[in-house]
Amino acid sequence: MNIRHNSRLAEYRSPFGAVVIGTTVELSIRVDDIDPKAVTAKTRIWVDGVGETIIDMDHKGDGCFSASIECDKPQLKWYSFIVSTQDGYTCHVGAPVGVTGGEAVTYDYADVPSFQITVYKHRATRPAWYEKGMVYQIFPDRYRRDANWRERAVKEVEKPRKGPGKKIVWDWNTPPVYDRATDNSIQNWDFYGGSLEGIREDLPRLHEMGITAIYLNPIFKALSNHRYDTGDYLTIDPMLGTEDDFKALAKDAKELGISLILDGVFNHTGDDSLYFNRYGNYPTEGAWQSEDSPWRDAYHFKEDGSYASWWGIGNMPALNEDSPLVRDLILGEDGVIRKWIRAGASGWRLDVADELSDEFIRDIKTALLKERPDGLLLGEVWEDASNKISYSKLRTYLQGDELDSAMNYPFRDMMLNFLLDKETAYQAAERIESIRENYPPEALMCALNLLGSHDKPRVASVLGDGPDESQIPESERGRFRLDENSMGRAKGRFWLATLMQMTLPGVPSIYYGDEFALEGLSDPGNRRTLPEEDDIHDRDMLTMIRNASGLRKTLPFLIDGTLQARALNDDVLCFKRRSADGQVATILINRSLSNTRVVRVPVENDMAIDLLNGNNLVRAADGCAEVKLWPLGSSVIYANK
Ligand code: ARE
Repeated sequence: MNIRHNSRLAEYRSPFGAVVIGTTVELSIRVDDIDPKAVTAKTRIWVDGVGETIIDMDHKGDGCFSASIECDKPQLKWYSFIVSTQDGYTCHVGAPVGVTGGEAVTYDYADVPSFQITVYKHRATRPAWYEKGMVYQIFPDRYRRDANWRERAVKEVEKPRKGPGKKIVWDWNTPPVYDRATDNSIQNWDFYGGSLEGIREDLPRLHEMGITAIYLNPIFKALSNHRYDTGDYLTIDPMLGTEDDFKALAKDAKELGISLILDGVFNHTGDDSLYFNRYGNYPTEGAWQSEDSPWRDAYHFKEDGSYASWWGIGNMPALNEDSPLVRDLILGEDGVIRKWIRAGASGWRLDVADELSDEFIRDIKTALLKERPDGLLLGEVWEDASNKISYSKLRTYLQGDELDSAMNYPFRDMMLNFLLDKETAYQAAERIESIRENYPPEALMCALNLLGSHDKPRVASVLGDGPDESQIPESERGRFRLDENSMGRAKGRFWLATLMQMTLPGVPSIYYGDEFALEGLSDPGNRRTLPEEDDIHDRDMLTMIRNASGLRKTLPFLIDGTLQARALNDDVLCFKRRSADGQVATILINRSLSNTRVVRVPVENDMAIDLLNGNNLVRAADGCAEVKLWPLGSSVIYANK
């Protein structure tokens, strides 16, 4: 007996992928090599990982059995099939191990992997300012100084303060110091003095690059240079500037069509904060200072006086989401979310979203939408955000009332594993298809497709096969540079990476400095200063970004068109984007460093043209055209049906 189902093909499952509430999904299997009358088939359904129901499937003729699933609530539904024969044989049909969709596998045991159906609620007012644009991520201390930086920095550093001290790095070009051993690692207290005004002055350059939104790493008052240890959520860090500077930045940015996305760090604060006040640097009675502090309940203290903190890092005490003070501070009318939206921000990136409760994320969304119905809530989730297992619990963030989408680290993993030969094009296609299937289309469109971030080694270094950094002494790490050959390879691959980033669904995000081939290992090496104009010698990647992002302007359906990905062989990835009116772009990527590949791809029109190389393609009788891809070669074939 041969049983077939493929969750991605209309003949087996319709409609495709994630569905909006109120949809009925039709599921089918095909059973061959046996008299269908001798077979009974059932669908086994789970909801959100619990509550099994089993429904009978109807035989529609020709060995095709089907069942309908009503999807009336925002939740995850999971299904597999049970097929039994009259002579007592039973088998189970589910998803391939390790994935949640695709071509079914027949198992001889019951506990098989299920297929996923994401059921979501449609969002009425979309964050349209975000989803059609291009994001630029800035780590504020390292971006650009302004004329008054020195005065502000000196004042800040010389403030009498207990606990770790801030230090100024006077020379902008000095590489960051590595020292990762303790909570009080020096690398966290080195300040270069980049500021909001510095960013404001650079807006024309970003505008010219096509940037429409800036994602700023934290900007509120904090002790460390990364500012994930918030000291006061309602005040801009004095080294970065003032609230007026923020408003001026937001206003000028808006005039250039650039929106601001802020980093919301609500899982924890700093220990040196208005709320915890370990060192007594703030005028409040903080949670650490006194058991009677109104903020005591804002944290998780144990009987012995110890407290919970983020990943055991003592200077980041974890906040108690249920504390009324915390809720008011973050969600209230004059709280963090709403205040900074009123001051000019358009959305929030939620730090460690996977460590916040569903209820809290929902409340954050509600507060945001009250202030700005088209506001964006983007989460930091490193995996498929539709089905993450977090602390043994199945979490799903994309059903409409939580995150609009997530930082698309799965995209980055797919891209790197493929380009660096760690996975084949088949695996890359599977990863793309799996996200396409699991994410609601609107979440897919809002995914932040990043090549780099402040938490990962610089993409140039990685694409140039950067070293195993544990082998490099900390004192040398900040100075790491690729040799010329490796940089050449990095650039070849960077083009392919950027092309994928600009032609797959999602909002492209550029980590500051990647456009100038900035290098760096993991943090703080990835947080080097952006070179000043005269020190920029390499603009090749900027040219690549311009060329690839130009395609999104020429072919707007690269933003909202449908997607389908597949591999043509181990080295060549192919994906198609289609517009509603029949335009098709076929993107081909050859990741091989040495093999030229000649492939045949279906094209939709006799007049197909390769937009990258300017060639007209000849469509043969079988509907395919032949395309030659040099090592690290690519094509974007355009056809209009
Ligand atoms: C720094 C050094 C550490 C040092 C520490 C203490 O990097 O080596 O031990 O200081 O001296 C911020 C700063 C960091 C800082 C950290 C602690 O940016 O520089 O560390 O605070 O002070 C996981 C989380 C994810 C998190 C990453 C970093 O899930 O949420 O780890 N990212 C956010 C921010 C960070 C920020 C924090 C959280 C804390 O973006 O910048 O750190 O607010 C897998 C998993 C992921 C995991 C990832 C990396 O793929 O799936 O869940 O992310 O690996 O570990």
